[in-house]
Amino acid sequence: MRIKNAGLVLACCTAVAALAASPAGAATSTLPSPSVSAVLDVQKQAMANGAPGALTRIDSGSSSYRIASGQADTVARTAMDADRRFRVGSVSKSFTTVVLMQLAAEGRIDLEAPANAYLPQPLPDDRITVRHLLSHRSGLWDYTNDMFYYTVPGFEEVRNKVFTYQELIDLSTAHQPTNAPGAAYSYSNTNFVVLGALIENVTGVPMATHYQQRILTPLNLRNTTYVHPQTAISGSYAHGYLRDDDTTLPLVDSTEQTVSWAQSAGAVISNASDLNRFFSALVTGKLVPAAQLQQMMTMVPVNADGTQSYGLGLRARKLSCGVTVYGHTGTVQGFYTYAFTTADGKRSMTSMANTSNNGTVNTVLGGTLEAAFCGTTAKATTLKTTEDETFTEDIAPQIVRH
Ligand code: HEL
Repeated sequence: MRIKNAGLVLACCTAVAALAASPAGAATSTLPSPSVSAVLDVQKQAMANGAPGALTRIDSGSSSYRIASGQADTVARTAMDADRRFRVGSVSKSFTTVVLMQLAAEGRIDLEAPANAYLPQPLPDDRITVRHLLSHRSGLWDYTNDMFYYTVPGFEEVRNKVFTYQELIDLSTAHQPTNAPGAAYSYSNTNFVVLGALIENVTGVPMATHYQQRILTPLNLRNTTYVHPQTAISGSYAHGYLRDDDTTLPLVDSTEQTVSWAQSAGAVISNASDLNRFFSALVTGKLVPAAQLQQMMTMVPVNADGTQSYGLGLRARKLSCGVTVYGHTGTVQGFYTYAFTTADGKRSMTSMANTSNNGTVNTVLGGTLEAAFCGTTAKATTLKTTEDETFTEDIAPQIVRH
């Protein structure tokens, strides 16, 4: 791995990029080179729209690009850098899926079986299978729709709370389901909380131990932790800043929280280097056997033009240059994340902006995918500038979150 510091310093941004020769490898060599200047443009726009800072790391063949802008800590006025750790939100769902798929490969869980066969307390509908949970087709209501209806009060209410899985599941099942099992895709954190409960019940082993033994230790991911319900992030990390619904109010430092409201659906802490290594290892078959990987990567479109799709705990995005990348997005108070890799795992990119409840920043940050994999400036980056035009992936249109 070559990492050179090119030390490009702009008014708002510091780019540390490895501008090495073309990376080796068939698929990456057919991709356009990543555009560091396009990444910087995106980061600059994210900051212009309210993010204190942003980071991007691209690992492409033997080259690494580490690009960061703005601040990791607005009080200490510490500069952002691309190595910092952060809360990855729903990128955690891909980690949980790896654990589940390993157990499936070991013959301990059948994806077609009713989830109730494995749960300590049954769900109200026996027809919900493990596969429905992994693909967000169970119809289980997303309890976070209610929990975070009012953004900052909702967050402060749960920031130090410790939930059992069952308490979260009960919040969901107090609502009617969104659809009959299998009938529709409806993204819900509940699915991956149920999967955490299911994995722990079948194995008698906590999720933290599964992540460590099945993923973090084998891949040597030393910046990745699952410390629920501890509230602090250790090591070198970025602070997260949550925007109030009243956007005239100052950002709230939301770094410290239990993330107990998400657990196996969203409580992993990591950094860009580790996430790139994780997704590259995943798609190259280093974490789950080929049969399970093929199922994870079998995608069903979830938007109108088919550019976005969902497999099992895994998203795919088709980009403007024709390449499809695999990974996940994450939103947790104070942090937006995109972590994706090519099908051959030879080019991977993770981007993070340290704010949330700001759809414009999330949409803009998605432009780093185009910059990293297509070498171009994304349409979204240049066009989406107002709140009205933003798209928050998978928050159902009928759900109003204030
Ligand atoms: S939402 C998503 C994203 N996923 C889902 C999960 C995750 N994150 C959450 O459910 C967090 C919800 C509250 C976030 C909060 C904010 O912006 O910090 N917003 C509010 O409180 C709004 N009132 C589908 C976007 C994913 O990309 O998969 O992560």
